[in-house]
Amino acid sequence: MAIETTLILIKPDGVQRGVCGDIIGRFERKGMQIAGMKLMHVTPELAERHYGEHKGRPFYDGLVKFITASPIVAMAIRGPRAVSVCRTLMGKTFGHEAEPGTIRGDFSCSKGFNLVHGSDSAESAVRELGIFFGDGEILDYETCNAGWVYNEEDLG
Ligand code: IDP
Ligand code: MG
Repeated sequence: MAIETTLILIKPDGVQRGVCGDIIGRFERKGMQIAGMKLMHVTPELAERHYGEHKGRPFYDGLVKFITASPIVAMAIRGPRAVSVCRTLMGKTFGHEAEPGTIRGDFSCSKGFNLVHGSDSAESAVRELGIFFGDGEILDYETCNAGWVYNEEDLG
């Protein structure tokens, strides 16, 4: 298992509710590294590229309206098993079903307003990072994490 980089979005409800710091802190405390981060608006075109797999489902129009309504924070989060580690931190899709201790479990009681998006596979991560980040916007840099948060065994 090599180091992975995954796409995490703080959705408009997280920015509006002023809990970006709390959410970002969850990933940092877990030992994940912030490799890219920006506050941005999602255009309808970008929303369609990102959520295209859900087109035609009953919640799709509401989802696009929600994600385009107010700025989001887009992050490239890096670490060992980052895709699954971040999904676990987020909790189940619906806030009312998500376990306490997870981001959605602690901050959301809603189906749609569930604060965060996280790529669901390594392949999705590559595709989704390409939608939200351009050349040079995801950085490579050293942190102390490599020595004190995980070791060779965790990368094996
Ligand atoms: P995920 O975000 O946990 O991967 P997906 O099934 O990929 O969940 O759904 C994408 C997003 O669409 C969810 O995070 C949620 O915001 C929204 N969504 C999914 N199902 C429903 C629903 O039944 N009602 C309202 N919104 C939904
Ligand atoms: Mg999904």
